[in-house]
Amino acid sequence: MTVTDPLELLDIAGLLSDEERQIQETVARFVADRVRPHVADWFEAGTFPRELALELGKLGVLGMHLDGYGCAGTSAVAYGLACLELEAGDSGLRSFVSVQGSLAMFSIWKYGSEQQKLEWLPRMAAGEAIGCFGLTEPDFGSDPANMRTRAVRDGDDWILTGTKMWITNGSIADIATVWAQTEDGVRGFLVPKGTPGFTTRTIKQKLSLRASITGELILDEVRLPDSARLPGARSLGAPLSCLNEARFGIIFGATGAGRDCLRTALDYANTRVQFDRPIAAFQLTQEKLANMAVDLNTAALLAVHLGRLKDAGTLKPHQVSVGKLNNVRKALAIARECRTILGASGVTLEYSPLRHANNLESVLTYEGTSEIHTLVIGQALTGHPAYR
Ligand code: TGC
Ligand code: FAD
Repeated sequence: MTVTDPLELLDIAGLLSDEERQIQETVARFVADRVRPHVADWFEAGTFPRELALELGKLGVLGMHLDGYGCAGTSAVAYGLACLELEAGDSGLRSFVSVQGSLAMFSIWKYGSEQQKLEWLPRMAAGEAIGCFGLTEPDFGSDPANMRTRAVRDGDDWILTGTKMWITNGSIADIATVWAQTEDGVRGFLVPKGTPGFTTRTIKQKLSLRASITGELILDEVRLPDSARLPGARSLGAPLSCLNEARFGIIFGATGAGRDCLRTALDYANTRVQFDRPIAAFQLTQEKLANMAVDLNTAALLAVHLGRLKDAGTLKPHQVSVGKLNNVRKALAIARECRTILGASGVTLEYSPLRHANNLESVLTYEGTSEIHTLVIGQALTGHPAYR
Protein backbone atom coordinates (compact mmCIF):
# COMPACT_ATOMS: atom_id res chain seq x y z
CA MET A 1 0.00 0.00 0.00
CA THR A 2 1.28 3.50 -0.83
CA VAL A 3 -0.16 6.74 0.51
CA THR A 4 -1.16 9.29 -2.12
CA ASP A 5 -0.56 12.25 0.16
CA PRO A 6 2.14 12.67 2.85
CA LEU A 7 -0.43 13.67 5.48
CA GLU A 8 -2.36 10.42 4.90
CA LEU A 9 0.44 8.59 6.72
CA LEU A 10 -1.24 9.32 10.08
CA ASP A 11 -4.75 9.99 8.70
CA ILE A 12 -4.70 13.61 9.84
CA ALA A 13 -7.96 14.21 7.92
CA GLY A 14 -9.60 11.67 10.24
CA LEU A 15 -9.21 14.19 13.08
CA LEU A 16 -11.34 16.79 11.28
CA SER A 17 -15.09 17.38 11.12
CA ASP A 18 -16.94 17.27 7.78
CA GLU A 19 -17.28 21.06 7.87
CA GLU A 20 -13.56 21.54 8.51
CA ARG A 21 -12.71 19.19 5.61
CA GLN A 22 -15.10 21.07 3.32
CA ILE A 23 -13.53 24.43 4.15
CA GLN A 24 -10.08 22.97 3.58
CA GLU A 25 -11.10 21.52 0.19
CA THR A 26 -12.68 24.81 -0.91
CA VAL A 27 -9.52 26.75 -0.14
CA ALA A 28 -7.36 24.03 -1.76
CA ARG A 29 -9.43 24.35 -4.98
CA PHE A 30 -9.01 28.13 -4.96
CA VAL A 31 -5.25 27.75 -4.59
CA ALA A 32 -5.13 25.15 -7.38
CA ASP A 33 -7.14 27.34 -9.79
CA ARG A 34 -6.06 30.88 -8.94
CA VAL A 35 -2.62 30.63 -7.36
CA ARG A 36 -0.59 27.64 -8.53
CA PRO A 37 -0.65 28.52 -12.25
CA HIS A 38 0.71 32.05 -11.56
CA VAL A 39 2.61 32.05 -8.29
CA ALA A 40 6.08 31.48 -9.76
CA ASP A 41 5.56 34.53 -12.01
CA TRP A 42 4.36 36.66 -9.09
CA PHE A 43 7.36 35.55 -7.07
CA GLU A 44 9.76 36.33 -9.92
CA ALA A 45 8.17 39.74 -10.57
CA GLY A 46 7.97 40.54 -6.84
CA THR A 47 4.25 41.35 -6.92
CA PHE A 48 1.05 40.52 -5.11
CA PRO A 49 -1.92 41.10 -7.45
CA ARG A 50 -4.30 43.44 -5.64
CA GLU A 51 -7.38 41.85 -7.25
CA LEU A 52 -6.64 38.71 -5.23
CA ALA A 53 -7.84 40.61 -2.16
CA LEU A 54 -11.40 40.72 -3.52
CA GLU A 55 -11.23 37.06 -4.51
CA LEU A 56 -10.00 36.09 -1.03
CA GLY A 57 -12.88 38.17 0.36
CA LYS A 58 -15.38 36.23 -1.77
CA LEU A 59 -13.76 33.00 -0.64
CA GLY A 60 -14.55 34.11 2.90
CA VAL A 61 -11.09 33.69 4.44
CA LEU A 62 -10.42 37.31 5.50
CA GLY A 63 -11.07 37.47 9.23
CA MET A 64 -12.93 34.16 8.92
CA HIS A 65 -12.42 33.23 12.59
CA LEU A 66 -13.94 36.51 13.84
CA ASP A 67 -17.63 36.89 14.68
CA GLY A 68 -19.92 39.51 13.16
CA TYR A 69 -19.19 42.54 10.94
CA GLY A 70 -19.23 40.41 7.76
CA CYS A 71 -16.89 37.75 9.17
CA ALA A 72 -17.72 34.04 9.02
CA GLY A 73 -17.02 33.11 12.65
CA THR A 74 -15.49 29.70 11.88
CA SER A 75 -13.58 27.54 14.32
CA ALA A 76 -9.88 28.13 14.88
CA VAL A 77 -9.10 24.75 13.34
CA ALA A 78 -11.02 25.69 10.16
CA TYR A 79 -9.07 28.96 10.00
CA GLY A 80 -5.82 27.04 10.47
CA LEU A 81 -6.69 24.62 7.67
CA ALA A 82 -7.37 27.57 5.36
CA CYS A 83 -3.91 28.92 6.26
CA LEU A 84 -2.43 25.48 5.56
CA GLU A 85 -3.86 25.39 2.04
CA LEU A 86 -2.98 29.03 1.31
CA GLU A 87 0.62 28.54 2.41
CA ALA A 88 0.83 25.33 0.37
CA GLY A 89 0.39 27.80 -2.50
CA ASP A 90 2.82 30.40 -1.17
CA SER A 91 3.72 31.92 2.21
CA GLY A 92 3.07 35.36 0.68
CA LEU A 93 -0.58 34.51 0.15
CA ARG A 94 -0.96 33.23 3.72
CA SER A 95 0.86 36.34 4.94
CA PHE A 96 -1.68 38.54 3.20
CA VAL A 97 -4.52 36.67 4.88
CA SER A 98 -2.77 36.58 8.29
CA VAL A 99 -2.06 40.29 8.31
CA GLN A 100 -5.49 41.24 7.05
CA GLY A 101 -7.51 38.93 9.35
CA SER A 102 -5.37 38.18 12.37
CA LEU A 103 -3.51 41.45 12.80
CA ALA A 104 -5.27 44.40 11.13
CA MET A 105 -8.87 43.17 11.49
CA PHE A 106 -8.29 41.44 14.83
CA SER A 107 -6.81 44.61 16.35
CA ILE A 108 -9.96 46.53 15.36
CA TRP A 109 -12.32 43.67 16.28
CA LYS A 110 -10.76 43.23 19.73
CA TYR A 111 -9.75 46.79 20.68
CA GLY A 112 -11.73 49.11 18.38
CA SER A 113 -14.80 51.25 19.04
CA GLU A 114 -18.15 50.20 17.58
CA GLN A 115 -17.81 53.00 15.05
CA GLN A 116 -14.35 51.77 13.96
CA LYS A 117 -15.63 48.19 13.63
CA LEU A 118 -18.61 49.24 11.53
CA GLU A 119 -16.48 51.48 9.34
CA TRP A 120 -13.70 49.02 8.56
CA LEU A 121 -14.44 45.35 9.30
CA PRO A 122 -17.11 44.60 6.65
CA ARG A 123 -15.00 46.19 3.89
CA MET A 124 -11.88 44.40 5.09
CA ALA A 125 -13.70 41.04 5.24
CA ALA A 126 -14.78 41.61 1.63
CA GLY A 127 -11.23 42.51 0.56
CA GLU A 128 -12.38 45.99 -0.50
CA ALA A 129 -10.12 47.63 2.06
CA ILE A 130 -6.62 46.31 2.79
CA GLY A 131 -5.09 46.60 6.25
CA CYS A 132 -1.59 46.43 7.69
CA PHE A 133 -0.13 46.24 11.21
CA GLY A 134 2.82 48.42 12.15
CA LEU A 135 4.69 47.27 15.25
CA THR A 136 8.32 46.70 14.11
CA GLU A 137 10.65 49.67 13.68
CA PRO A 138 14.05 49.99 12.01
CA ASP A 139 15.81 49.81 15.42
CA PHE A 140 13.29 47.70 17.37
CA GLY A 141 12.11 44.34 16.05
CA SER A 142 12.22 41.65 18.74
CA ASP A 143 12.01 44.34 21.41
CA PRO A 144 8.89 46.39 20.62
CA ALA A 145 8.67 47.66 24.22
CA ASN A 146 11.43 50.13 23.31
CA MET A 147 9.66 51.49 20.20
CA ARG A 148 10.44 55.10 19.30
CA THR A 149 7.21 56.01 17.50
CA ARG A 150 5.48 58.56 19.73
CA ALA A 151 1.90 59.78 19.99
CA VAL A 152 1.56 63.08 21.83
CA ARG A 153 -1.69 64.86 22.79
CA ASP A 154 -2.39 68.23 21.18
CA GLY A 155 -5.73 69.46 22.46
CA ASP A 156 -8.31 66.83 21.45
CA ASP A 157 -5.97 65.39 18.78
CA TRP A 158 -2.90 63.16 18.72
CA ILE A 159 0.32 63.84 16.81
CA LEU A 160 2.16 60.69 15.67
CA THR A 161 5.83 60.66 14.66
CA GLY A 162 8.02 57.67 13.84
CA THR A 163 8.87 54.95 11.33
CA LYS A 164 7.61 51.38 11.05
CA MET A 165 9.68 48.91 9.05
CA TRP A 166 9.09 45.56 7.34
CA ILE A 167 5.33 46.00 7.27
CA THR A 168 3.42 43.42 5.19
CA ASN A 169 0.93 45.18 2.87
CA GLY A 170 2.36 48.49 4.19
CA SER A 171 2.45 50.33 0.89
CA ILE A 172 -0.83 48.95 -0.49
CA ALA A 173 -2.92 49.30 2.66
CA ASP A 174 -5.99 51.52 2.95
CA ILE A 175 -5.77 51.47 6.73
CA ALA A 176 -2.80 50.93 9.03
CA THR A 177 -2.95 49.86 12.66
CA VAL A 178 0.03 51.73 14.12
CA TRP A 179 1.39 51.14 17.63
CA ALA A 180 2.96 54.12 19.39
CA GLN A 181 4.37 55.02 22.80
CA THR A 182 2.40 57.63 24.77
CA GLU A 183 3.05 59.05 28.21
CA ASP A 184 0.58 56.43 29.49
CA GLY A 185 2.15 53.45 27.66
CA VAL A 186 1.63 51.83 24.27
CA ARG A 187 -1.54 52.72 22.34
CA GLY A 188 -2.89 51.70 18.91
CA PHE A 189 -4.12 54.11 16.21
CA LEU A 190 -5.92 53.64 12.91
CA VAL A 191 -4.16 55.68 10.24
CA PRO A 192 -6.01 55.86 6.90
CA LYS A 193 -4.02 56.05 3.67
CA GLY A 194 -3.69 59.65 2.48
CA THR A 195 -3.62 61.21 5.96
CA PRO A 196 -1.31 64.28 5.73
CA GLY A 197 2.19 63.42 6.94
CA PHE A 198 1.70 59.66 6.40
CA THR A 199 3.74 58.14 3.57
CA THR A 200 4.87 54.64 2.64
CA ARG A 201 7.70 53.05 0.68
CA THR A 202 7.88 49.55 -0.78
CA ILE A 203 10.95 47.53 0.25
CA LYS A 204 12.69 46.10 -2.84
CA GLN A 205 15.26 43.38 -3.57
CA LYS A 206 13.80 40.82 -1.15
CA LEU A 207 15.00 37.25 -1.67
CA SER A 208 12.08 35.90 0.35
CA LEU A 209 8.28 36.41 0.36
CA ARG A 210 8.55 38.00 -3.05
CA ALA A 211 4.84 37.38 -3.76
CA SER A 212 4.00 39.71 -0.87
CA ILE A 213 4.37 43.46 -0.56
CA THR A 214 6.54 44.62 2.35
CA GLY A 215 6.79 48.31 3.17
CA GLU A 216 7.93 51.08 5.44
CA LEU A 217 5.47 53.46 7.12
CA ILE A 218 6.70 56.99 7.73
CA LEU A 219 4.72 59.16 10.14
CA ASP A 220 5.80 62.79 10.13
CA GLU A 221 3.67 64.68 12.65
CA VAL A 222 0.50 62.91 11.59
CA ARG A 223 -2.51 64.57 13.24
CA LEU A 224 -5.32 62.21 14.22
CA PRO A 225 -8.53 62.73 16.20
CA ASP A 226 -8.97 60.76 19.42
CA SER A 227 -11.60 58.68 17.56
CA ALA A 228 -8.67 57.13 15.59
CA ARG A 229 -7.27 55.57 18.78
CA LEU A 230 -8.21 51.96 19.54
CA PRO A 231 -9.95 52.59 22.87
CA GLY A 232 -9.54 49.05 24.24
CA ALA A 233 -5.76 48.87 23.70
CA ARG A 234 -4.02 50.05 26.87
CA SER A 235 -0.52 48.50 26.91
CA LEU A 236 2.05 46.50 24.94
CA GLY A 237 -0.04 43.44 25.80
CA ALA A 238 -2.56 44.58 23.15
CA PRO A 239 -0.32 44.28 20.07
CA LEU A 240 1.29 41.15 21.55
CA SER A 241 -2.15 39.55 21.91
CA CYS A 242 -2.75 40.18 18.19
CA LEU A 243 0.49 38.33 17.43
CA ASN A 244 -0.91 35.19 19.08
CA GLU A 245 -3.62 35.14 16.41
CA ALA A 246 -1.26 35.43 13.45
CA ARG A 247 1.30 33.05 14.98
CA PHE A 248 -1.48 30.49 15.31
CA GLY A 249 -2.19 30.68 11.56
CA ILE A 250 1.51 30.18 10.84
CA ILE A 251 1.54 26.92 12.83
CA PHE A 252 -0.84 25.45 10.25
CA GLY A 253 0.49 27.45 7.33
CA ALA A 254 4.06 26.22 7.61
CA THR A 255 2.72 22.65 7.56
CA GLY A 256 1.08 23.44 4.21
CA ALA A 257 4.35 24.71 2.73
CA GLY A 258 6.09 21.55 3.98
CA ARG A 259 3.38 19.32 2.51
CA ASP A 260 3.67 21.00 -0.87
CA CYS A 261 7.44 20.45 -0.88
CA LEU A 262 7.11 16.81 0.11
CA ARG A 263 4.43 16.11 -2.50
CA THR A 264 6.66 17.68 -5.14
CA ALA A 265 9.71 15.68 -4.05
CA LEU A 266 7.72 12.41 -3.90
CA ASP A 267 6.39 12.91 -7.43
CA TYR A 268 9.82 13.79 -8.70
CA ALA A 269 11.55 10.88 -6.94
CA ASN A 270 9.11 8.40 -8.44
CA THR A 271 9.63 9.62 -11.99
CA ARG A 272 13.30 10.63 -12.09
CA VAL A 273 15.42 7.66 -13.17
CA GLN A 274 19.16 7.38 -12.47
CA PHE A 275 21.28 4.21 -12.55
CA ASP A 276 18.24 2.58 -14.28
CA ARG A 277 15.97 2.99 -11.25
CA PRO A 278 13.60 5.70 -9.98
CA ILE A 279 15.57 7.67 -7.38
CA ALA A 280 12.67 6.88 -4.95
CA ALA A 281 13.94 3.28 -4.90
CA PHE A 282 17.29 4.23 -3.32
CA GLN A 283 17.52 3.79 0.44
CA LEU A 284 19.11 7.21 0.95
CA THR A 285 16.17 8.90 -0.80
CA GLN A 286 13.69 6.86 1.21
CA GLU A 287 15.41 7.85 4.45
CA LYS A 288 14.97 11.50 3.53
CA LEU A 289 11.33 10.97 2.54
CA ALA A 290 10.50 8.94 5.65
CA ASN A 291 12.12 11.44 8.04
CA MET A 292 10.33 14.32 6.38
CA ALA A 293 6.97 12.51 6.44
CA VAL A 294 7.38 11.82 10.17
CA ASP A 295 8.24 15.47 10.87
CA LEU A 296 5.40 16.75 8.69
CA ASN A 297 2.77 14.51 10.24
CA THR A 298 3.84 15.30 13.80
CA ALA A 299 3.77 19.02 12.89
CA ALA A 300 0.22 18.60 11.58
CA LEU A 301 -0.82 16.71 14.74
CA LEU A 302 0.60 19.54 16.86
CA ALA A 303 -1.28 22.10 14.77
CA VAL A 304 -4.62 20.32 15.17
CA HIS A 305 -4.01 19.82 18.90
CA LEU A 306 -3.25 23.52 19.42
CA GLY A 307 -6.28 24.40 17.27
CA ARG A 308 -8.52 22.31 19.51
CA LEU A 309 -7.07 24.10 22.57
CA LYS A 310 -7.77 27.45 20.88
CA ASP A 311 -11.34 26.45 20.13
CA ALA A 312 -11.73 25.41 23.77
CA GLY A 313 -10.43 28.84 24.82
CA THR A 314 -7.45 27.45 26.74
CA LEU A 315 -4.54 28.04 24.35
CA LYS A 316 -1.64 29.83 26.10
CA PRO A 317 0.91 32.13 24.37
CA HIS A 318 3.83 29.80 25.22
CA GLN A 319 1.96 26.91 23.58
CA VAL A 320 1.64 29.03 20.44
CA SER A 321 5.42 29.51 20.64
CA VAL A 322 5.93 25.72 20.77
CA GLY A 323 3.87 25.37 17.59
CA LYS A 324 5.43 28.26 15.70
CA LEU A 325 8.99 27.30 16.64
CA ASN A 326 8.58 23.62 15.80
CA ASN A 327 6.47 23.81 12.68
CA VAL A 328 8.36 26.60 10.92
CA ARG A 329 11.72 25.03 11.76
CA LYS A 330 10.53 21.63 10.47
CA ALA A 331 8.94 23.09 7.33
CA LEU A 332 12.13 24.97 6.48
CA ALA A 333 14.24 21.81 6.94
CA ILE A 334 11.77 19.86 4.78
CA ALA A 335 11.85 22.48 2.03
CA ARG A 336 15.65 22.41 1.90
CA GLU A 337 15.82 18.59 1.94
CA CYS A 338 13.20 18.32 -0.81
CA ARG A 339 15.29 20.66 -2.92
CA THR A 340 18.18 18.18 -2.75
CA ILE A 341 15.93 15.40 -4.08
CA LEU A 342 15.16 17.56 -7.13
CA GLY A 343 18.84 17.96 -7.97
CA ALA A 344 19.52 20.84 -10.37
CA SER A 345 15.81 21.10 -11.22
CA GLY A 346 15.30 22.17 -7.61
CA VAL A 347 17.03 25.50 -8.10
CA THR A 348 14.46 26.88 -10.55
CA LEU A 349 10.97 28.30 -10.02
CA GLU A 350 9.51 25.38 -12.00
CA TYR A 351 9.40 23.45 -8.72
CA SER A 352 8.19 24.86 -5.41
CA PRO A 353 10.66 23.69 -2.68
CA LEU A 354 13.30 26.41 -2.98
CA ARG A 355 10.61 29.12 -3.31
CA HIS A 356 9.04 27.75 -0.11
CA ALA A 357 12.46 27.54 1.61
CA ASN A 358 13.22 31.16 0.72
CA ASN A 359 9.80 32.24 1.98
CA LEU A 360 10.16 30.25 5.19
CA GLU A 361 13.33 32.19 6.03
CA SER A 362 11.03 35.20 6.59
CA VAL A 363 8.45 33.11 8.40
CA LEU A 364 11.19 31.92 10.78
CA THR A 365 11.97 35.58 11.56
CA TYR A 366 8.65 37.38 11.57
CA GLU A 367 5.95 36.98 14.21
CA GLY A 368 8.75 36.41 16.72
CA THR A 369 12.12 34.93 15.69
CA SER A 370 12.95 31.33 16.56
CA GLU A 371 15.25 32.67 19.29
CA ILE A 372 12.43 34.72 20.86
CA HIS A 373 10.05 31.73 20.82
CA THR A 374 12.80 29.60 22.39
CA LEU A 375 13.06 32.17 25.19
CA VAL A 376 9.25 32.28 25.63
CA ILE A 377 9.30 28.49 26.12
CA GLY A 378 12.35 28.84 28.40
CA GLN A 379 10.45 31.35 30.54
CA ALA A 380 7.43 29.01 30.71
CA LEU A 381 9.70 26.18 31.87
CA THR A 382 11.88 28.08 34.36
CA GLY A 383 9.99 31.22 35.34
CA HIS A 384 12.99 33.35 34.31
CA PRO A 385 12.53 35.83 31.44
CA ALA A 386 15.89 35.85 29.62
CA TYR A 387 15.18 38.47 26.92
CA ARG A 388 17.09 41.33 28.48
P1 TGC B 1 6.61 41.49 28.59
O1 TGC B 1 6.92 42.32 29.79
O2 TGC B 1 6.90 40.04 28.64
O3 TGC B 1 5.09 41.68 28.16
C1 TGC B 1 4.46 42.93 28.13
C2 TGC B 1 2.98 42.69 28.37
O4 TGC B 1 2.45 41.90 27.30
C3 TGC B 1 1.97 40.64 27.80
N1 TGC B 1 2.33 39.61 26.79
C4 TGC B 1 1.43 39.02 26.02
N2 TGC B 1 0.09 39.13 25.98
C5 TGC B 1 -0.56 38.37 25.08
N3 TGC B 1 0.09 37.53 24.23
C6 TGC B 1 1.43 37.40 24.25
N4 TGC B 1 2.04 36.57 23.39
C7 TGC B 1 2.16 38.17 25.17
N5 TGC B 1 3.48 38.31 25.46
C8 TGC B 1 3.56 39.19 26.47
C9 TGC B 1 2.66 40.45 29.13
O5 TGC B 1 1.91 39.59 29.95
C10 TGC B 1 2.73 41.86 29.64
O6 TGC B 1 1.44 42.20 30.11
P2 TGC B 1 1.26 43.24 31.36
O7 TGC B 1 -0.21 43.24 31.60
O8 TGC B 1 2.06 42.65 32.46
O9 TGC B 1 1.79 44.53 30.86
O10 TGC B 1 7.32 42.17 27.33
P3 TGC B 1 8.84 42.20 26.91
O11 TGC B 1 9.14 43.60 26.49
O12 TGC B 1 9.72 41.58 27.96
O13 TGC B 1 8.84 41.29 25.57
C11 TGC B 1 8.49 39.97 25.57
C12 TGC B 1 8.67 39.40 24.14
C13 TGC B 1 10.14 39.40 23.76
C14 TGC B 1 8.16 37.96 24.19
C15 TGC B 1 7.85 40.23 23.12
O14 TGC B 1 8.33 41.53 23.01
C16 TGC B 1 7.83 39.61 21.74
O15 TGC B 1 7.01 38.74 21.45
N6 TGC B 1 8.73 40.06 20.80
C17 TGC B 1 8.68 39.63 19.42
C18 TGC B 1 8.10 40.74 18.57
C19 TGC B 1 7.32 40.20 17.40
O16 TGC B 1 6.94 39.04 17.33
N7 TGC B 1 7.01 41.05 16.45
C20 TGC B 1 6.16 40.69 15.36
C21 TGC B 1 5.72 41.91 14.58
S1 TGC B 1 4.31 41.60 13.55
C22 TGC B 1 4.89 40.62 12.33
O17 TGC B 1 5.96 40.14 12.32
C23 TGC B 1 3.91 40.34 11.26
S2 TGC B 1 4.50 39.35 9.98
C24 TGC B 1 2.99 38.86 9.42
C25 TGC B 1 2.96 38.19 8.13
O18 TGC B 1 3.37 38.78 7.09
O19 TGC B 1 2.39 37.07 8.11
P1 FAD C 1 16.21 41.71 15.59
O1 FAD C 1 15.22 41.84 16.66
O2 FAD C 1 17.22 42.80 15.42
O3 FAD C 1 16.96 40.32 15.77
C1 FAD C 1 18.18 40.00 15.06
C2 FAD C 1 18.68 38.65 15.62
O4 FAD C 1 18.95 38.78 17.01
C3 FAD C 1 17.63 37.54 15.50
O5 FAD C 1 18.27 36.31 15.25
C4 FAD C 1 17.00 37.53 16.88
O6 FAD C 1 16.40 36.30 17.22
C5 FAD C 1 18.21 37.82 17.74
N1 FAD C 1 17.80 38.36 19.04
C6 FAD C 1 17.16 39.52 19.31
N2 FAD C 1 16.93 39.64 20.62
C7 FAD C 1 17.42 38.53 21.21
C8 FAD C 1 17.48 38.04 22.54
N3 FAD C 1 16.95 38.73 23.56
N4 FAD C 1 18.08 36.86 22.77
C9 FAD C 1 18.59 36.13 21.73
N5 FAD C 1 18.56 36.52 20.44
C10 FAD C 1 17.98 37.71 20.19
N6 FAD C 1 6.58 43.50 11.51
C11 FAD C 1 5.41 44.14 11.73
O7 FAD C 1 5.24 44.84 12.73
N7 FAD C 1 4.37 44.00 10.86
C12 FAD C 1 4.48 43.26 9.72
O8 FAD C 1 3.51 43.15 8.95
C13 FAD C 1 5.71 42.60 9.44
N8 FAD C 1 5.88 41.89 8.29
C14 FAD C 1 7.11 41.38 7.99
C15 FAD C 1 7.33 40.79 6.74
C16 FAD C 1 8.58 40.29 6.40
C17 FAD C 1 8.83 39.72 5.04
C18 FAD C 1 9.63 40.32 7.36
C19 FAD C 1 10.97 39.73 7.03
C20 FAD C 1 9.43 40.91 8.59
C21 FAD C 1 8.18 41.46 8.92
N9 FAD C 1 7.96 42.12 10.14
C22 FAD C 1 6.76 42.75 10.39
C23 FAD C 1 9.07 42.33 11.06
C24 FAD C 1 9.38 41.13 11.94
O9 FAD C 1 8.41 40.95 12.92
C25 FAD C 1 10.76 41.37 12.56
O10 FAD C 1 11.70 41.22 11.51
C26 FAD C 1 11.06 40.42 13.70
O11 FAD C 1 10.25 40.68 14.81
C27 FAD C 1 12.54 40.48 14.11
O12 FAD C 1 12.97 41.79 14.27
P2 FAD C 1 14.33 42.29 13.53
O13 FAD C 1 14.25 41.90 12.12
O14 FAD C 1 14.48 43.72 13.87
O15 FAD C 1 15.48 41.44 14.17
